[in-house]
Amino acid sequence: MTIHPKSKQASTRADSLPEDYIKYYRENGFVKIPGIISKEEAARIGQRCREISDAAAEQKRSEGGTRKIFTQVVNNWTTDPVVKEAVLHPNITAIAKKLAGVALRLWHDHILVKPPHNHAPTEWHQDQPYWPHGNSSHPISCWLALVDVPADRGSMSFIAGAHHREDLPMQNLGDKRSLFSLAPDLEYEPKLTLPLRAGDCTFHHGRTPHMANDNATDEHRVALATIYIDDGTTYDGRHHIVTDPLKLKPGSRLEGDLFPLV
Ligand SMILES: O=C(O)CCC(=O)C(=O)O
Repeated sequence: MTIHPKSKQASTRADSLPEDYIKYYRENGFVKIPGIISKEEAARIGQRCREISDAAAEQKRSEGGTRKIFTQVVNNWTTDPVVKEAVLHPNITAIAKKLAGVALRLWHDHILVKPPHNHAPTEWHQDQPYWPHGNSSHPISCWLALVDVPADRGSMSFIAGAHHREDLPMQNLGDKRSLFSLAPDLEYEPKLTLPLRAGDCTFHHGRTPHMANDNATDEHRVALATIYIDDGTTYDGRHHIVTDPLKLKPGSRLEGDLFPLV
């Protein structure tokens, strides 16, 4: 693993994105971008994401269910203007395209909130096997911190250089041994934990194995993850919450209003 680029700047703009960030992302499959949005934007978007997440958690509780790892609410950009602002934020989408190096469409967003002292890490997994996609070589997720996320509040860790692994079946993000029982060699690869300030993000490739710590602090961990996919990605016919209502034919391209070019 090459040394992660270090910025002296508190904010990062797409038009002056240093080349070493792009090189690092392509070599390792992830990179941290300091200050991709402002602290003020993070506070405003974070408050809205908390409201949406709290309402979803309350609804789940009233139905007798709980989610220990995180409360997850999918595709908020279609219903909420504040989340939409973040998902289509020009600085975020421009940096995503520079890192991926191809034209991208939106796949979906999800708000991911870990409550205080949840005692449940998000275990090692790749994202791509969860998605019903064909023809997808450069999927990229932006994991945006909307509060400060030190290591003990549920920050993300990544395995360097493993984004070329296309051979693995779906891994269980609730099972500590799932990834390593399928790919024992990855247990011995270097891993990097990236704590973030509110307004920072990490980008990771859809096949980069990653995990997030449990939240051992008294504050909620509030993150908004948005996934962008290659223009030309097709639907492979498998079950997924985003595509199920659309009744797409296997082989059809993901395009149109729900999957806009960014
Ligand atoms: O936020 C988390 O706990 C995990 C996030 C994750 O796995 C992702 O964004 O792909």
